[in-house]
Amino acid sequence: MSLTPQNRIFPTEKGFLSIFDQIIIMLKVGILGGGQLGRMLLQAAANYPVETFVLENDENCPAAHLCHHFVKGDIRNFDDVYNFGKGLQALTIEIESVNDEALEKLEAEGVKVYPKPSALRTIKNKITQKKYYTEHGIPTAEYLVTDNLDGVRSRVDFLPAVHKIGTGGYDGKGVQIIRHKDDIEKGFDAPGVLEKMINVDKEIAQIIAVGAKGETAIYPPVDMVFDARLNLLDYQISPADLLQGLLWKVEAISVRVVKELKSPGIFAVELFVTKQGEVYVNETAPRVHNSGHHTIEANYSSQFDMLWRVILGYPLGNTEAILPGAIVNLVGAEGCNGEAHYEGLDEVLQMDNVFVHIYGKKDTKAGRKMGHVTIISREKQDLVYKAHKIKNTLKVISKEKAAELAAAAAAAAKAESQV
Ligand code: AIR
Repeated sequence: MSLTPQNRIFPTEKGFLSIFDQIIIMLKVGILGGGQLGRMLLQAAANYPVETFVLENDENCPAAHLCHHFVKGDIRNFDDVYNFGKGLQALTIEIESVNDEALEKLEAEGVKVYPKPSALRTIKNKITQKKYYTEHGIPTAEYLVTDNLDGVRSRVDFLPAVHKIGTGGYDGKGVQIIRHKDDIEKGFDAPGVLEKMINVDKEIAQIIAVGAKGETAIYPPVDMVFDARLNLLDYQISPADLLQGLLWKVEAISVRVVKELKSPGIFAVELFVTKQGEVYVNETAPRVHNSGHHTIEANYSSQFDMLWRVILGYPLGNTEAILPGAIVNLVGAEGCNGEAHYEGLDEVLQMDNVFVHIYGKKDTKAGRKMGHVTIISREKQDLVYKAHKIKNTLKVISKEKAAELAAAAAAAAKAESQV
């Protein structure tokens, strides 16, 4: 059945409303979490008839000042999530570590939840996520379930491997590479998975939208380039450079991942590609994702625009690229803790076809995602050149460090003038 304005209906206090009523009556939608993903989702919300609510502990979080209503509370606490969601028509998440029991109760009471709590539950724990892949015949790295660090200590034969904490990890936290016996103590003394290391040629991310009727819209996949030390995305280029056959494989596997979750929403599937052309699913996020930020400027419908379309029951947007794009993440520099300062910002702001996003986090710390820069260009070479230039020019340091650097530069200039 195709979507017509008449069958896009929403439950409200006043009964079921069609899309035309929606234009006057705003859909009340809550976002669990108030970080950068929530912030960018709210930027896109301004185009649509939605009244936005954010639940988050920190009232100065990136999303706090862009929503209609900010509610202070713990996204992991049952009562906080339940009380937040019960007056709303729809809910979504911007981080997985939320109370899924409260979401399940709210769903049973008629609140629409994106993604469905059942899908969120499968994904949010790395152990159930891995089992889901194997149960559905989805290729993924061989793994063991470990209850604690002793479980890792007893399987030296399985190394080299990657230890992933079951719940709560994000942005490189909760992932530890264990190449040999001496690395084991860096692992987690908590339930998790130990994944056999794959000889990866490249890492790919694939964003897919699933609509209310199960229809899908697939974004062009992206090439992800990692900072091995921080285990954080370094920069990414879209569309990924893949031979046609591999592209189909990546798309087919990603579609299978989201189809079996049986939930509307936005999903990011991260995959490994080997030199032999094998494709393995690394992990999946049931939400908007760092690997899709370029879609704001580089694609017709951004991942954030798309999620609103899903929530509102609108037709899915056009995922095609307007131009190739690249993203550079702005992460807190090593050795800098405290109020953030963006060194080199003016220079980057003067570059053509470069779009700066600063998330508005007051404090920086090493490896913290503080912003990103998108570059668009017809030429991939230009993307790579500018990505490197931006990485070398724009640094997130502390105000304290910036003052130290300025004092050192002034002293050097004075010394030179006296020569
Ligand atoms: N996030 C969630 N999962 C992965 C990521 N990167 C985003 C969300 C979340 C924010 O990171 O937007 O709210 C938390 O960032 P931080 O730096 O405050 O820990």
